[in-house]
Order: sequence, then C-alpha cells, then structure tokens
Amino acid sequence: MSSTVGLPIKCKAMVARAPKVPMVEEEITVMPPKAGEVRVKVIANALCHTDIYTLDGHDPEGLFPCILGHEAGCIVESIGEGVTSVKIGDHVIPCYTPQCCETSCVFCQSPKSNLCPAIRSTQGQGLMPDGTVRFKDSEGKDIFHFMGCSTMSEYTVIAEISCAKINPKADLKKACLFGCGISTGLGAVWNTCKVETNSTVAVFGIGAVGLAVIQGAQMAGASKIIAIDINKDKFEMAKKLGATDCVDPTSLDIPVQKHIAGIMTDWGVDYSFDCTGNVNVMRSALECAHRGWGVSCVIGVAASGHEISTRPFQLVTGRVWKGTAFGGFKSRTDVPKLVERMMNGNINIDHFITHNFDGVLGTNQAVEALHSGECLRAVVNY
Ligand code: NAD
Ligand code: AHE
Ligand code: ZN
Repeated sequence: MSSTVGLPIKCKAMVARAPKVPMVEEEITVMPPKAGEVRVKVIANALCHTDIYTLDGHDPEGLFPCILGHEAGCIVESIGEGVTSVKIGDHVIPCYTPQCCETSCVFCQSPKSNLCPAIRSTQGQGLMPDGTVRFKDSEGKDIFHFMGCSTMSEYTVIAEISCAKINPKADLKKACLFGCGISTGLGAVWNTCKVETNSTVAVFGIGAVGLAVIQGAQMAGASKIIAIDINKDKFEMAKKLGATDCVDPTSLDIPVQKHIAGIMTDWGVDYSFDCTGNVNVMRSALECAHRGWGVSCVIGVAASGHEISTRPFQLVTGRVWKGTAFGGFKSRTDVPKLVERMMNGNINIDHFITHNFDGVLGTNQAVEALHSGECLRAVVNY
C-alpha cells in the first residue's frame, strides 16, 4: 500500500452527474491528502436514505457532479502533514459529524452537543477544509465531495477530525453501519432523548433508522414500543426487535396521532420519533407525544423547502419538539465504543444487513434495493 503514498490514485467511483439521474461508474483520480487530511481505501459502503434524498435532488446543499456515500468501513492508505491520530493501515469509519476536540470548540467541549462546526461550511459546499477538491474526473474536471465522506469510491480523502479509528479486528463490512443510520437511531434514544425504563415510545418509519430506535428503546427498558409504517412488511422485524404494537396509518379512519393518544394510550407516549423525513409525519409524531411531558424527536431529513408546523397549543400543553444529528454521538470518541459493543455481542446489527453487493457498480443495485422497500441496509463490498 505504501507505494501510492504522495501520488494521485486512479480508481473506480460512482459519480452523481445530476439530480434524478442514475449514478455512473467512472475512473477518477484521487489526489493525495493535504495537511490535516487522510486518504483511505474504502472496503465496504452501505447505502443510507440520505444518499438517495440528495441524488433525487431534495437536498438544498446538493451539488453535482459529486461522489455520494457516508456509511463506510475503510483502511488508511496515506496521511497528510501534521496528522497524528491515525496512521497507515489503521481501520477507520468516516464520520459526517466530525470532532475536532479543540479546547476552543464550544461544541466539542460541551456534553450537550456533537455538532462540531470546524469544517461544516466547506463540507456543505462539497469541498475539503482548504476549499478545494481531491477528486478529478477523466477530463481532469473537479468532482464535489459529499458530507465530508464520499465513500462511493474505492478511495476517498477525508479530514483527520472525521476519522473514527476502530478495532482492526472488527469486520468492516458490518462496522460500516455505525457510520450513520444505526448510530443515529440508537443515539436518538440513548443520547438525545435519554429514554428511561418503562417509558412508552412511538416510532414513525421502520427503515434501518427506525428499527435502530426500536432496538435502542428495547435496550433502554421501554415498556411499550409502537411501530408505525405504511409498509406492513416492516412489522415482523419491528416485533423481533422489541415493538409491542404495530400500526399502519393507512388502515385507520382517524389521524394516527389520535389513535395513539386516545385509543392506544390515554394521553400519548413519553417519546416519539420521526424516521421518515415527511413533515406531516413529524407533526403526527409530535401530536401523539404525552400531554404535559412528551418529547418528540425529528430524525428524518426533510426535502428542501418542506417545513414543520403544528398549533402552538401542542407545546403550551407541555410537548417538546427536538431533533438529532448522528444520534448525538461524538463521532471519534463514541463510534469506536459502539464497534466494541458490536464485537462483544452487546449490540447485534446483523439483522440490518438485508443485501450485499460487490464492486463499486453494485451501488446502483443497492439503490434499487432501497427503492424496493425490502431493504434495510445494502452493503456494497469493494
Ligand atoms: P428508509 O427509507 O429505509 O425508511 C423510511 C421508512 O419510512 C420506510 O419503511 C417507509 O415505508 C416509511 N414511511 C415512509 N412514509 C411514511 C409515512 N407517511 N408514515 C409512516 N411510515 C412511512 O430510510 P432510513 O435509512 O431508515 O432513514 C430514515 C430517515 O432518517 C431519512 O429521512 C434519512 O434521511 C434520515 N436520517 C437522518 C439522520 C440524522 O442524523 N438525523 C441519519 C440517518 C438518516
Ligand atoms: N443538507 C441538508 C441537511 C441534511 C441533514 O440534516 N443531515 C443530517 C445527517 S443525515 C445522515 O443520513 C445531519 O447530520 N445534519 C446536521 C448537519 O450539520 O448537516 C440541508 O437541509 O441542508
Ligand atoms: Zn445517513
């Protein structure tokens, strides 16, 4: 591996050329890492709904051409000047919520948030922290980065502060899932809402993220876990992971929030979670939260221009509306611990991997699988 250090690497990547246009496999050039950067070989990348959301043109920060992907397991190929926290050969998970750990960073220093802003502005512009890109297409033209990760490529360059170094014995084809969806669902329960034993919980949208919320709530000792989805096929897995009740809103003749708060419970649930990205569902989730103290957590990512609304009375009467990014986990500190818990069997994630594909081009099969509604996580092995 050392022979490529300091040199551009030619490799295959899935390039999103325009919104709503299928990605194409292209040979690209990945430039060497600059100061404070790390170039990694991507071993496995899982598809998250947010990649599709951006590919479908719903992301206000969406830029094209770009290389999507942000849920991966990687090996360090080379490091830029001044990088000390990782070395060549280390196993890492790229994290779109970085952690600079600077004493001057009020976010990294606070236990209240994981939203380190150190590279957020350039990251949102599809650029590396110095304002330039490390990807060139076959004509030498720039290709934008995505979420500071861009793992739909055999090699990618990320910031050192976006590298979560993990146990090299961990199976990267599984550990990659802690790069986004599973961590987000578990963390929304454990960190953002701190769900207590005997709590009642409602989870809207039973994809991988929603199922991780159910798994997290079950591990937290919730007494009632209501799984809500318009796709009944998701209910069997939800019950396996701890759901006590399953509801298909389309089979009801009253609004789902009135069914949950009024029929299934007297005054609503202690905690509700939106894992759909649909702003109407976000409203239902809030309005089924318990009068006086219910907390509703937005996890889903809404399309550009979509806004949430409800009557202020819902908040006046004690409900709290909040949200979470990456489940509130501080990436470089917490992701390695999650991976250890997977390795020692404390957190089982095998049930999330419903599809496996090989080669970068397998990414398009993963997109089809996620659209089919039968997929939780499709892992593409490079
Ligand atoms: P997914 O597509 O696998 O799952 C979404 C589920 O919602 C599906 O089962 C679908 O049937 C269900 N659904 C859709 N419309 C519904 C409705 N009206 N009522 C009930 N259920 C409905 O997606 P995922 O990968 O699990 O991600 C879920 C959401 O979380 C997405 O919006 C994604 O962008 C977002 N996300 C956010 C974060 C974060 O840090 N906040 C992290 C990861 C994913
Ligand atoms: N680009 C969108 C924001 C999308 C968004 O909310 N992303 C989540 C992670 S989704 C992972 O699958 C997130 O962490 N947001 C915090 C952040 O800083 O982006 C927009 O609306 O502009
Ligand atoms: Zn994601």
